Amino acid sequence: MKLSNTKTRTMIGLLAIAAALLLVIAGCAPTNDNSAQESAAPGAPESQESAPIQETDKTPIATPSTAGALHVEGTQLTGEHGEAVQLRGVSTHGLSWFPQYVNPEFFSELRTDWNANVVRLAMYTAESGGYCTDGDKTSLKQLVTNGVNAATDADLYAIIDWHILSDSNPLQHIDEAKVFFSEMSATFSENNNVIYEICNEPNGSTNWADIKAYASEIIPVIRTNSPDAVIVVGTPTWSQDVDKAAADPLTGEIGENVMYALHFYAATHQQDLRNKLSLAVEGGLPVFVTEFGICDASGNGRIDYESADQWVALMDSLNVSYICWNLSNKNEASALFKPDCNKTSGFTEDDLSAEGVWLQGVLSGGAPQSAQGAIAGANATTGATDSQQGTTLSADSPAQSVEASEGAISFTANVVNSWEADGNRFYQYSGTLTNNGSSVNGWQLTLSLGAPFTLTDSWNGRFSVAGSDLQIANVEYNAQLGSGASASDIGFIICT
Ligand code: IDC
Repeated sequence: MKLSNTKTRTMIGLLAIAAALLLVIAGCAPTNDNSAQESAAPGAPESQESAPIQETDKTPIATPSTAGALHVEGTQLTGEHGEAVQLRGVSTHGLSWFPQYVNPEFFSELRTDWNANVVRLAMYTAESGGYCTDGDKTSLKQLVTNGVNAATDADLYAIIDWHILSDSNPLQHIDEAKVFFSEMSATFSENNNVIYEICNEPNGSTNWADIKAYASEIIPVIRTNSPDAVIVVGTPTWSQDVDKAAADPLTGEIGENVMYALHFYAATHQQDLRNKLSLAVEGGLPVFVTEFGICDASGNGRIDYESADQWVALMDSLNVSYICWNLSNKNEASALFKPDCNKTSGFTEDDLSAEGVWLQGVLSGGAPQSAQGAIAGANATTGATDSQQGTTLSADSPAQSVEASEGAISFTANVVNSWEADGNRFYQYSGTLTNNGSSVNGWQLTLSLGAPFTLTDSWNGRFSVAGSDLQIANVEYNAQLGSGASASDIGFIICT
């Protein structure tokens, strides 16, 4: 490893001061009471493993065992004792694409550690392996059934989502939908925790009249077996046009216990759509945000924390329920797990993508947080563990630019963001790795930051901390680098 950063070397002189400070300051101080207790607890883990995700807000939330069967009163989802209920949780990706996350251990952790009270089971109807195209109907129904059963055992509400997308008009597969919902509502007629979402995102030329026609046929099918279940109806334009539904909602018996879906992706959908949500709810429409992401509408791209926080603040203020897309380790911004994380339960903060870290902060905190606060908060327990090992503290700022090389591989990273949270200073680095030699399949190098620090987040690499060094190795998708090729957006956040 070659270090061409002289500024960081000067920081070594500060180590003595840092060591003294270590006795009195708990590193990147935990941001909540729980983690504060953890950092002080005897026998805290000595390893550099990221801490398990811990529920931090102990305010009781509504679950099937406390709120029972839900119903809709006015615009509000309501528990069996008449109390207002807000559901917050996660959606699977396509069940047939990522079935591994439907397992009892993980669903139980969603309830107890993530502080979620709902999981949405997304079953694509037309995309590859879709229920109405080339998918195996029996095994897809089994996946949905397993998901509902795991949710029931975990004391979570479950949404069965008929995930239309490329089949833009729900009328297209209405016959299959009738059979599916008839079977599902019969299977779960005794459950108090199942919600039916009958068409994910109508789009294209599908208008509200088409959706009403579809809903008017599907809702009675469900009601035959599960007369009191809450049913969510999608709205035109990928479930954005709640104004159309508000102007002409379902009426009579069919309109009872019905909610209308609004979906958003925070980097694409901004104030205009937030206004639509407010107006619809203020106008009396019960709205459920059954899917959202904090990146752009492709499910990938830039994360817009500011917009995401505004959405959360608005939904919380209206007591609107919301569900985040998606449970997968796919290499896309809306996946909640990092691409190199192959776990299916027992996740730690290190396993979470940026959206995952943000969501965990929102769910555990109970209140909207700024992006930076969320990052710091979600990683608080990691910081606590690391600080016990002494890998922490420098009063000085780390270098704006750091470089390292190993053989023909070179890496340069710059600070792209820094902020203060709970008395600690956080620095976000983003770097590019270049292969100046012949093709390689796998790489690693060591970056010296000159003084101990705490690693609070990282992406597009495997990272480990050794004293004041940060070791970075490839992940599967950036292992192979041809001659002259580079891998970008290898990033990490440290706290001093
Ligand atoms: C996306 C997935 C992506 C998958 C694609 C299939 O994230 O991995 O390849 O579907 O077409 C929606 C949809 C949801 C989309 C998501 C992101 O409900 O299925 O998932 N999105 O594009 N509506 C708006 C965004």
